[in-house]
Amino acid sequence: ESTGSIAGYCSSALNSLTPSQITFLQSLPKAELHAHLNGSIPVSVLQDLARESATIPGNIDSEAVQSGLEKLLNGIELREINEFFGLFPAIYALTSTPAALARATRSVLQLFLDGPTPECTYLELRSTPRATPHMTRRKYVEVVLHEIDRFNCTADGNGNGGTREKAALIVSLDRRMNAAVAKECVDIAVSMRKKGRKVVGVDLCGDPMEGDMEEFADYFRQVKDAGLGVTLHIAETTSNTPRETLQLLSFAPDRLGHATFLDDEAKAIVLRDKICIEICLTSNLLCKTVTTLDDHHIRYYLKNNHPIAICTDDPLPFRNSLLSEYALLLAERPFGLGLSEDEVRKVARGSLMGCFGLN
Ligand code: 6MZ
Repeated sequence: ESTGSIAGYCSSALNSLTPSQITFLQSLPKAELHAHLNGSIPVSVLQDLARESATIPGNIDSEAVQSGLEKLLNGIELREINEFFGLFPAIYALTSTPAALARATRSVLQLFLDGPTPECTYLELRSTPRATPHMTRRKYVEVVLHEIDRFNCTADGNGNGGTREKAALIVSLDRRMNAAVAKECVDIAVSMRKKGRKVVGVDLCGDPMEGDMEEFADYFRQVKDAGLGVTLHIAETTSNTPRETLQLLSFAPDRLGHATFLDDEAKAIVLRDKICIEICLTSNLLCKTVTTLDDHHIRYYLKNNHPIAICTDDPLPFRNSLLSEYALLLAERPFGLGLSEDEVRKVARGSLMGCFGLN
């Protein structure tokens, strides 16, 4: 019964490694390409934000927000993936002002890129522009980009030196967005890109059971025309139909998130076009879309020598890290997939080749 537990997957793989194996994983150059900003806020920062928000009357006193926060602080246990999306209103209540959003963004950049053994060498962080009583969607993107710029400008952490290409933004569209909002988000992404800001791509995410993907075709055409990368959450659950999957593939994505339930026709397209798959092992196991590591579709892509990028998805609810995800590759069975160091090095290199921003 330990299979669904938070502590389970990620920590036992990491704990089974020798110190030299851990050093090996830490020293590998690698990119994190699939991390949602509001799903990556460190727990301690969330607690600070909750304390600060409590001083704003009416801000976080709703029962839904309180129970969501409690779950996030204690560690979630999901019965199925749709329970997952109910966690976000609680986080959103805490990142609704420009100052709180800036603080959250800064902490996520630090989480992935700072410290003596950074999680990754390059980060494409994604976030859904959200209009709140305190900011417009454009302001939301400005705030996040401002923090990314500040981070990239601090070459040695003391403000000395020039800029470094460490982090960039992917603007997420949510499957639940109506046409006007989706258009607004695409316009923001494209106009930021034209101004030379660090927006490198557009994503499609959100509850996989929601939305009509037909509506998004025009927007992604616009995104591609502007030279931005396209990544799509695709076939994350069994309720995503083969028809929808083919429709999403017709948007000519550069990368795909999850791609858990592709049928043979879709797989053939993905292999033919060598579309990089963003693999989120712990996320899939905890959301129960995949039962065991042995059953995970990563094995299919490894066998076919197909480009993949190992990613965390949402370290806040999942309590994972990029290191613990790589540990799942290197650890011997039953803790991990038992790949060799050479195989893991190749996977890490693939993540850098899959970047929108560096190539
Ligand atoms: C689909 C996901 C997701 O954008 O507010 N999100 N969408 N599948 C997943 N797999 C588990 N994990 C997160 O970050 C939070 C948003 O990212 C999407 C959801 O729409 C969530 O509301 P941002 O920074």
